[in-house]
Amino acid sequence: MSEAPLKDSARRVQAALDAQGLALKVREFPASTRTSEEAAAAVGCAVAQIAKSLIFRARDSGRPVLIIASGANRVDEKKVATILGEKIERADPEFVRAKTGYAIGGIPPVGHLEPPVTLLDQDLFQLEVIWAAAGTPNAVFQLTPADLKALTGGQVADLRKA
Ligand code: 5CA
Repeated sequence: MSEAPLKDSARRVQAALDAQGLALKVREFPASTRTSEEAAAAVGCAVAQIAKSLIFRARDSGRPVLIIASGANRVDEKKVATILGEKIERADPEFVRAKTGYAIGGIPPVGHLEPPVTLLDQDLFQLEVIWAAAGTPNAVFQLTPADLKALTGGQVADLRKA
């Protein structure tokens, strides 16, 4: 089966994956993968297997914070603040675009314009395979939690809101 070329944003994610030497492949779906629920439905996996990339702004330093959480979890911003030593706030779409180079709904865990401080939800590490966004609201790639750690260098922590 021949495959159509990837959209430019998805191609940049594929290039970032290739540059790290991991054999991970971006896939585009006809259906939306904009939300964790839609991505899980398109891929045919559990929502918990979607590694959602959320961008926050550190309140004092202004640095971008990337939190990669299980699609089934909400992020406890207080736990994040304790780890980082400063409070965080939800980033607006313009901040997200400026720091990552991607639009909300397709934020990938890698290949951002400005390297973010990165935290990884420990719940993802109980799973064998997970899926992450790949630059567009229709593109994702499958990886293992070990791949995620290798790609991002993020700190693994308890981030889940009870
Ligand atoms: N492609 C899917 C599956 S990986 C995806 O990107 N899901 S997501 O959950 O990581 O991205 C959607 C997230 O974007 C939401 O959970 C929400 O945190 C964030 N978001 C949605 N709208 C806004 C907004 N207006 N401002 C800031 N963040 C937003």
